[in-house]
Amino acid sequence: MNGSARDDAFDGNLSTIWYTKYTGGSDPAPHEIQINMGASYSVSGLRYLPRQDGGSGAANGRIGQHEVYVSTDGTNWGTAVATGAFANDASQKDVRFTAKTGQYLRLRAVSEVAGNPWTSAAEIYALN
Ligand SMILES: [Ca+2]
Repeated sequence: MNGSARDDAFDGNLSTIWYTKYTGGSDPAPHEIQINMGASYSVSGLRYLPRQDGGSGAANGRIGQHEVYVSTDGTNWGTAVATGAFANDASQKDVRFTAKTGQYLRLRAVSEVAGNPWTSAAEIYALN
């Protein structure tokens, strides 16, 4: 696998998962996923929903250390609007930050909770 379609993180379906490459080698962290919101909005948060499936691999790719960026053009990102570490569980994670206007939102997964070179997400949303 070379990782799934990024749309899997934006389809409103918790059972479809975006994930980075995990067989035949993997891509080292950090990993980044970008949301094009289609128009300019004032954004003040990002919601990350880890994969919700059960089983032995359910925690694989769960994001730990992360950074969030907002951009008007998808090219110039400036400094992170938020940085932190998500808890190692499957609950919904909301990151709140001072509102910034832009069309593009980027979640940068600096590390996985267990230090594996994978990132996964069931859904990622922009919050206003
Ligand atoms: Ca999904």
